[in-house]
Amino acid sequence: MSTQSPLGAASPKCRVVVLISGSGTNLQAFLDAAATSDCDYTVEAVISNKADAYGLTRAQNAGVPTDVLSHRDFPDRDSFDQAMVKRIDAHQPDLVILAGFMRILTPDFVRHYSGRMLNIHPSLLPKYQGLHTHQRALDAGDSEHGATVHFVTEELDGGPPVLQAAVPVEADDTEATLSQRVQVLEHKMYPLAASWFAQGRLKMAGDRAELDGELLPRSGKRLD
Ligand code: NHR
Ligand code: GAR
Repeated sequence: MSTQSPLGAASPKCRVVVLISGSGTNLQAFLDAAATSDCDYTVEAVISNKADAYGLTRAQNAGVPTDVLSHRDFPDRDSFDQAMVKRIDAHQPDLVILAGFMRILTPDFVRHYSGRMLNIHPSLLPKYQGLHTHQRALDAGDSEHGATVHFVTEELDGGPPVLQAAVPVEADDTEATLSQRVQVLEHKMYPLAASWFAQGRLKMAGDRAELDGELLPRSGKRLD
């Protein structure tokens, strides 16, 4: 999936499908990166489980196809996920990106994209798996907080970490100020991890991530 073959001809770029549920600031970071000529991936489609997600407007503004599939139109998680797989695979993705996607995915879905699906979780994993991470870090009196990019496995927020970055917690922080500080990092680290994948440098190797043929630390590579 490198963009340059040995003969110098352009080879196809890594095809990315992004799943969202909300405002899509991480999606915007991908759209901005993909708009530069030296980017190794293209955003082929954006799919939301919520019709009113602002990220859909961001995609449309960038000329990227959008699709909405509401989980409310399905009787259970399996049927929703099966329909999602069909819509996603229509775009023949090499990589699926969860960018603020808020539905827990079934084991069959996760296995189908094993080793080619990433999530960004707003905590320094393994701390604070699940929801309300910023408030939980504040309640615990943590001095630092952050975000982790990880491969998605059946274990919620438990797949192999790739990249981790931290910010200090300030004395007067609220959930809003802390999440904003973390998001600045998210918008840098997530497109970076995706570019490693697109360049063929990043792989899932069992319960660890591997970059350039070397196993990464169990909490991922630390971005300074
Ligand atoms: N699915 C699997 N199997 N594994 C992961 O690691 C996943 C996943 C689906 C989403 C993102 C995750 C996060 O980064 C993610 C990782 C939603 C919930 C949740 O409880 C938890 C974690 C994450 C996303 N969702 C509720 C549910 O019942 C709905 C909440 C809502 O709609 O607001 O699915 O934090
Ligand atoms: C991001 O901060 C991401 O880390 C978090 O939701 C936000 C989405 O923002 N993800 C989760 O909490 C996943 N459960 P965005 O829509 O502006 O990218």
